[in-house]
Amino acid sequence: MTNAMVFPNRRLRPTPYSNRLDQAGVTYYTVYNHMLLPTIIQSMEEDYRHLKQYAQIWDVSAERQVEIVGPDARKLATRISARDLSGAVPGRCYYAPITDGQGGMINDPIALCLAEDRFWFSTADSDLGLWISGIAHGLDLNVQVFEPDVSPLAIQGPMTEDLMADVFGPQIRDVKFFRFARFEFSGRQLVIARSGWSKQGGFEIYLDDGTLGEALWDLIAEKGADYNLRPGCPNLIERVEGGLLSYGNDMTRSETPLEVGLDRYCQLDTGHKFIGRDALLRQRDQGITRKIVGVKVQGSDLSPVMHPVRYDMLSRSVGMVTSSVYSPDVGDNIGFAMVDIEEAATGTVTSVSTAEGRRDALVCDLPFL
Ligand code: THG
Repeated sequence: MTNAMVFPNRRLRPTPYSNRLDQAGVTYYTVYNHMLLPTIIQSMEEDYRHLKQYAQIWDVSAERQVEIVGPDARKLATRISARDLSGAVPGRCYYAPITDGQGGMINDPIALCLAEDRFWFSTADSDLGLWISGIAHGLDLNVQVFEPDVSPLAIQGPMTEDLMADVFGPQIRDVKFFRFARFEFSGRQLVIARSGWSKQGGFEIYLDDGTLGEALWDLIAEKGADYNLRPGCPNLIERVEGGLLSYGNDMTRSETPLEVGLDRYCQLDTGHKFIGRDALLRQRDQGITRKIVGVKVQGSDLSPVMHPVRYDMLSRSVGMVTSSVYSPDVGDNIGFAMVDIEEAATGTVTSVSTAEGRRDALVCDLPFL
């Protein structure tokens, strides 16, 4: 890897909160949907400890929205998603695997049903908008598909609810997990959902006017002083502990939702018709030949990694570790591995090669915590 700076140009888009983050200081960024997404603020372990105790403000603008609106919006949303969205209810969020014709994962967005004829797909790192536009065009559907000016700001951590109540009023407490409601900010009605890419609880504010980013950040930062609020970001240790898979790292277009344990978000038995259904039904009938599992890697702490590393499993070349990190709260090196189905049973002992040498690894249930 390189320590060179990244040259700013039009392809690398700023976010409405970029200036505030720069001022706070970020140690590492990654690139996600053609934007910068922080990976480490202070250190991976300090960020992790703080996230599990207080409240953090995360610039997750890189989780871009693809908006689908129009008379055929529901039809299109349903056709592209392994999760049946035909009965989606306004005010709800749905974790929705998107698959290609072979069942390969295109993306794993959260779908927000905004109205009977209007959806947002809050995307992981792939150009989902191009896929959806192409399908809308190919099927000659009466919809508009575009990327709106929406930049999610996540507030995560155990103290989040009290902070959000101070900022937006006590009614925020009534918003249930994976539901959203609208709350006033600067004359706008912002979508705020109880969701976010951590297991510490929290909300996501879908700011729909980028010019208001700094004002929103400053308001929350001001009230956040009482809760030891700090800038944060999705944290590798916390998300592996919680069993949250990262698209592009733990799953790609080469894996299906059945192989990465997302079966429960795919409706294969209800007559729900979507792109990839036949391939997934075939795979289910034949049985999957590999699967994502949790692994505990024995021995001393693995060095912290800025990005999930792929460690080939040496012994019988049964698969690969897709993400791994030392977890202070588990007290072990933990990770995800894609392994042959024969090796996937909990309790199986296998062997992995790491930057620190060859180690024994134990297959575990997910989540770790
Ligand atoms: N928030 C928003 N957009 C996103 C993400 C997000 N886009 C990219 C990426 N994250 C999408 N992937 C996920 C994966 C898991 C979850 C959310 C987004 C998640 N899962 C819950 C869990 O595992 O506990 C369960 C959800 C359910 O059962 O319905 O939260 O984070 N805006």
